[in-house]
Amino acid sequence: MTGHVTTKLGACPHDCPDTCAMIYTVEDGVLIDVRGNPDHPMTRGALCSKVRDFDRHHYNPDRILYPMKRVGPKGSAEFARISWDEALDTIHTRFSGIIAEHGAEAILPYNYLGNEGVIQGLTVGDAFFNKLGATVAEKTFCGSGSSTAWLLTVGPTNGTDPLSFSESKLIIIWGCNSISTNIHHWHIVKEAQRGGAKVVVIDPYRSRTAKEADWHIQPKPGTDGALAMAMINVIISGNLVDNDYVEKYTVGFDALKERAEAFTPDYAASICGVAAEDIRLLAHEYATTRNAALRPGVAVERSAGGAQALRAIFSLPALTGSWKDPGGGIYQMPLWEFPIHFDRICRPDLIPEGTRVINVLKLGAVLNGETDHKPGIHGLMVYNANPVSNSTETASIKQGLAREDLFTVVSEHFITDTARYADILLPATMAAEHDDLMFSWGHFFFTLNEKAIEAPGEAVSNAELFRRLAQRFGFTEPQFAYSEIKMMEEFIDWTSPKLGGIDLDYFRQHGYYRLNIGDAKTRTPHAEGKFPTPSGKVEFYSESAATGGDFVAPPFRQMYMAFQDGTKLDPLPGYVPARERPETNAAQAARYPLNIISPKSHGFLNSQYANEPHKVRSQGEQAILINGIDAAGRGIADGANVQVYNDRGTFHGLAKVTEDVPPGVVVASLGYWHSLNKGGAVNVISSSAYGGMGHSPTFSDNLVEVGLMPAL
Ligand SMILES: Nc1nc2c(c(=O)[nH]1)N[C@H]1C(S)=C(S)[C@@H](COP(=O)(O)OP(=O)(O)OC[C@H]3O[C@@H](n4cnc5c(=O)[nH]c(N)nc54)[C@H](O)[C@@H]3O)O[C@H]1N2
Ligand SMILES: Nc1nc2c(c(=O)[nH]1)N[C@H]1C(S)=C(S)[C@@H](COP(=O)(O)OP(=O)(O)OC[C@H]3O[C@@H](n4cnc5c(=O)[nH]c(N)nc54)[C@H](O)[C@@H]3O)O[C@H]1N2
Ligand SMILES: [Mo]
Repeated sequence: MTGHVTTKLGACPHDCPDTCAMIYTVEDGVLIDVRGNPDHPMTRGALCSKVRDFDRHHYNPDRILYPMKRVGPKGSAEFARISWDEALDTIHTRFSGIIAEHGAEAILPYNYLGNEGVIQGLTVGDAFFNKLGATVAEKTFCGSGSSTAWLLTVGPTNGTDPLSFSESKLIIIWGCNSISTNIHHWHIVKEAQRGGAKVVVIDPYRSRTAKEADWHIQPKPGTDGALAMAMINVIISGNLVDNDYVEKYTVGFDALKERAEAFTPDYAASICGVAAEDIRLLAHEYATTRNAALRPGVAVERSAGGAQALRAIFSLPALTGSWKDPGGGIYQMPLWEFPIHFDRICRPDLIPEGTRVINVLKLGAVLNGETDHKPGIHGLMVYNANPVSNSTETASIKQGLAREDLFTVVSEHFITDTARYADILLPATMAAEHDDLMFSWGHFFFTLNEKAIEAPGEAVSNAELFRRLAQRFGFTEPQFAYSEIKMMEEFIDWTSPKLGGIDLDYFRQHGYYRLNIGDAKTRTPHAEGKFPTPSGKVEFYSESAATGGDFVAPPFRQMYMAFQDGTKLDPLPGYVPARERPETNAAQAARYPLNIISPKSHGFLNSQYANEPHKVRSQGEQAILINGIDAAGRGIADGANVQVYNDRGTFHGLAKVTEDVPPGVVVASLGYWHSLNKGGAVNVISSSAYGGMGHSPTFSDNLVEVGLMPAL
């Protein structure tokens, strides 16, 4: 006998450019199936391997279902069930005590994009913590370097539509592993490839995507700036410039030309390890093929020169006039035009004047008191985030989290490596259990996620968590009592022409809406300039950079608490050497000669799913990819247990000896849980140093050594 079956429209909650439209099927209150919405032009009915069994994920027996308090030592993961009342009372009492003794700035919210929703995501607790007067957390894990480069060069524009890649004739995917991280763009790339487009992938590692490319170019990690500057050199010196476009729609061409003069292909080749002949050919093909598209990934920013490299890359289509062509230009991070009132959500106006800002990439140092900031941090609340897996110098984070005098609250689905250290652990809902609205940083569709099933146990949505907290703290601003639906009504700019007059009912019927910004395939937003920069043109030379002027546009300012502090920047793009490369840091390289890169795992979403045995089985155990030459020199055979280490820490994995990585480079993908991987994972070795701009991270700018595990 079959029960009562209904369907609801869903949206994938993950921090991923694809933001899939989904359909939840519910039978007698049980989620029995989750599939991709076949009508959605990006999702096209197909979900990735991570969420293909999303229903099963919701019923994982390891989920946190009730509030709990710590009953064992910090880090032991020993908890006992308590009531919501006791949990809220404890948080209120402890936070109030910290505020009385040290001031509200002794409390730090630590949140990121475990959930990406407009309602339940990154900004869900900001109004609460701003009202509390807590330290403001600057969150620059992802996209801040590339966005700084983007804003300086072309301004807050959506750029090229991912759907228009069907029209492209040359596609350069630069530091992006689309098949794993942007799979719903890949079918469009394949369509173009079948239509004759050449697909080039620029990546130090032969990734899944590089293997599918027509041409794989392998620069050394963190040397993209030299490669891109050499492309500029070839385009200018070879008279391949679209002079009309440059004259009408750019500023600073002469200065760029002068800067690029030094970057002959031979010189760049000596830096990035790509043959001069290949650099010439790449530049030539790019400049002479109409409808040539660039798809830079987030990964390019992850070294000292990452953002400067991206400014050079972002300059390319203006030199060749490729912005004029459908399927030309650049597909970067099209989130600038989603009409969301982040000021209403985050309430920056509630931040007491002079409140300090701490960048959460420095969490370990901050928790261990290695900072000038006073007072120290005595209260920490983590939600939508797993810093022990995903942040930097994570051994020091664990040390800080173990502090007896630190009061830590964690809201989570599972007892993650971070949640193990909680004093109070709170149960959070998953996507099918709450309402949300998803913007996207990979396409132009807004997507509704409808609550389809009741939350298990006493799990609450993030929005409900902060409603409860605000009530307990006596906050009376109306928004602290808003329901999820009321938030959607108030926090979206429904009057924006980008929403074409639709309302929530439209979403309830259709699930998603493509922003009203023109036909996907023919759209050429910058065929006639119209760049939202101070000059209205592409800024090869940026006056805002030179003066340290203010160029950080919303929504980034509110979402990430900005990352522009008046520092004067290089007005021009260029090449800045990585901090940790054998060529730039010989002393360090003498001890730690290998550059490690730590891209995303195909089978995990950052650290999510890495606790599910069937997901680990298909992804594989933590692998350390190493070239045969480096392996032989260290006596490492394929499949050997190895340790990877530098002064910051050590973690373990299984050696995979492969030609997919060049000599001198090792690859260990992100996401594995310390508790399930012999006590460590890749970020124990990651430096907390900032990249060049936007306080971006430097996950591709780390030297390590790899050795056989010592015999027990
Ligand atoms: N070495 C290395 N490190 C990296 C990167 C890299 O490439 N290499 N990438 C960086 C990048 S780009 C990013 S974006 C960050 C990602 O860093 P995070 O945003 O921390 O990543 P996730 O693991 O996706 O999510 C964190 C936690 O949020 C929880 N969560 C999910 N939904 C909810 C919810 O609705 N409520 C609550 N309370 N919790 C929820 C999940 O269970 C998960 O444990 O990592 C960065 N770290
Ligand atoms: N399956 C899966 N998909 C995801 C995620 C996930 O965890 N798993 N995370 C999501 C998130 S938060 C993000 S930010 C995106 C990121 O998506 P991507 O930008 O694709 O990020 P990565 O996979 O970290 O890196 C992409 C490629 O860049 C290469 N790379 C590393 N350093 C350099 C460099 O210095 N120069 C060049 N040219 N290449 C370099 C790596 O070898 C890798 O193959 O993916 C999203 N999608
Ligand atoms: Mo990210």
